[in-house]
Amino acid sequence: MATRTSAAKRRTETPTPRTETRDTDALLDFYRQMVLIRRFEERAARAYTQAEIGGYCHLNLGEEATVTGLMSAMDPSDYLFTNYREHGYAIGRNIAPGRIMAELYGRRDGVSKGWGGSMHLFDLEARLLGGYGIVGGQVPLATGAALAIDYRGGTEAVVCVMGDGTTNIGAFHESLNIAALWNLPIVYVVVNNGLGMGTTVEKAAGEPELYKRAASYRMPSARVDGNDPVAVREAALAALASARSGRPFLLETVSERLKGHSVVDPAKYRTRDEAEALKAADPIAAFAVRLAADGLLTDELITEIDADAMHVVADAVAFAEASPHPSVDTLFDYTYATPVPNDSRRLPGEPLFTPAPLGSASRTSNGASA
Ligand SMILES: Cc1ncc(C[n+]2csc(CCOP(=O)(O)OP(=O)(O)O)c2C)c(N)n1
Ligand SMILES: [Mg+2]
Repeated sequence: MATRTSAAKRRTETPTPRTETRDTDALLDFYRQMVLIRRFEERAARAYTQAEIGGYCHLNLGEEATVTGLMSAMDPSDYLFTNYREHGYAIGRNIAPGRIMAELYGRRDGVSKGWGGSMHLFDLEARLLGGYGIVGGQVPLATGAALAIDYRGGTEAVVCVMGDGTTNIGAFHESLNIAALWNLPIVYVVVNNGLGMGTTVEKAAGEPELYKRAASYRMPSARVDGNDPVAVREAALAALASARSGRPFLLETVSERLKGHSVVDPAKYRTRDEAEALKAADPIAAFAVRLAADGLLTDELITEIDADAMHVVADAVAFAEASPHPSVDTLFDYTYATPVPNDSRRLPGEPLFTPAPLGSASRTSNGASA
């Protein structure tokens, strides 16, 4: 089994001080949001195993505090780019859960009109600019968006979320270098969940304290406990303030991925002890204990919040199920690439080439017309 620094240890190495907020409503809202993301993801996993959702499906289970803290710190006018593990972020950007679930189901009322699926949620109005399946693909794009803001003299910032594994991609370093040189308004957020598929951070990164990578570009950076939504929010607010003032920032959040890489991954690379230890890394349970100790959360309220979340998710599924599949003839309507020579752009069911008449002398061995 690969060596692994436990999340608890990784968090105690976190230099960010803990801060308390007295705003009861805000704390309860954090809890509600985290529970909603958890229930949404669990329901998505069930729908996937029932073959209602196709393609790939990656969940934010274990990252609810990180997602909630980060999204609460962004202004509505800020732009967000993420990787493929993004359902929770879409919820955090206040996109209706029904439209998110409909996208997972590949339906017409989905945020990307049913053509994107789980990995490609996109909503211009909510300023969620994707949803990217290529590891690191979003990082140069987000940097370009920050350049556009800077060029136009805007006051918005860009938040670019990625996983720990993404910090080993060349485009990550190229982007940080350019952002630092050009003082772009961007916060790079590394969600360190300890694993890139089945490979631990310690096995993949020469410097496993990932926030330190920013030093190569003289970029300010910090590491924060990703299981604490309040700490994440405050670290993100400071990072955004830095970005807006022309100093891009690298923020590392440390949490755990509670399940496999995607819904179909049984995570066999974890020992039984490691899997058992994950229960202690559940950010929702930990936050509930904390709020209860502060007298903000009772058992009744926990039950009520959970029931509300289940209700929202059930409605989201009903909305998705009622939405029609997109019409096949819209398949190429939203593709970005310009037409490529010899690309037939055929629709499903259409032949690759127009078949030549039988017995034609010009017929080649693979059946194509010469
Ligand atoms: C360029 C590229 N290489 C490899 C893959 C296959 N792949 C998909 S997810 C993943 C791991 C990424 O890990 P991390 O950045 O930590 O994100 P996490 O899944 O933990 O959120 C890999 C290698 C890919 N999608 N794109
Ligand atoms: Mg990871």
